[in-house]
Amino acid sequence: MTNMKTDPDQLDALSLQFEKQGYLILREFAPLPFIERMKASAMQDVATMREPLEYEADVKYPGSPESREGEGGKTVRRLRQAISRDPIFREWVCWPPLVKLLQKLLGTPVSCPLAHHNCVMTKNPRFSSDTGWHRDLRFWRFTQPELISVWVALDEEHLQNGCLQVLPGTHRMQFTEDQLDDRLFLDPDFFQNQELLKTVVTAQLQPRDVLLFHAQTFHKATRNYTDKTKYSPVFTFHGPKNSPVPGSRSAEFPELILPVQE
Ligand SMILES: O=C(O)CCC(=O)C(=O)O
Repeated sequence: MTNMKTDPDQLDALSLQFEKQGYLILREFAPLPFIERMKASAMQDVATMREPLEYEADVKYPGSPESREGEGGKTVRRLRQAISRDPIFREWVCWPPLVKLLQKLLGTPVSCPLAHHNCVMTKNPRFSSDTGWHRDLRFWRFTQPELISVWVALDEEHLQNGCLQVLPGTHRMQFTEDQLDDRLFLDPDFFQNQELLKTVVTAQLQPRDVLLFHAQTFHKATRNYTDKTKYSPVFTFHGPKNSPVPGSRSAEFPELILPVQE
């Protein structure tokens, strides 16, 4: 399959854009059959509550059910370990145009840690929650901060159903402790954060669109205010010069090394 996004000139331009913004949106990037298979698989696993799962009640964010035992307590937030659930997820992360782009951004070969993300986010309309401004790297331990997450839309994603919002350029900015709360979320009330928060970009997506974001890019999402669950597979990648810190949570699982694309 040919794809404009893998032409060398296009890759150069995308790489510059990613370095500047800390995120990229690729329109109509993922093939439709992948989208359909990923969605069918995710819907089935939510319907059958196939483990391993993260529940909304586990995260204790605004909007989360109080506990797993209370009302809405068994609402799935994340289908964990997606790559082990269905071959379609491995096919997606190994899809040559995606791998070529990641090789350009991270170097060759690209590795996909199985310890982080490697999931389908399932944003349920009745019991979902608000995730504050955060960097994914805050609780991850790698020798370098250079990791990229790839988020693919299986549904329309917009503000009403809790699409991601990003703060451009924050992957290269320094933040003081005062700007963060005790869970390392950016404090929206702190005066030094106010100007920055005006730069927000809403990642509105259509099915097949793909959002790439750096592990240091601040992002957030609200709960789902519609009446339909939103499914979003997300995987993280790093290049050959990066690795999980031995003994840390990031090293708890092996990594999938993506087949090299020439
Ligand atoms: O969809 C959401 O609520 C945000 C998810 C997210 O940012 C994360 O899991 O890191």
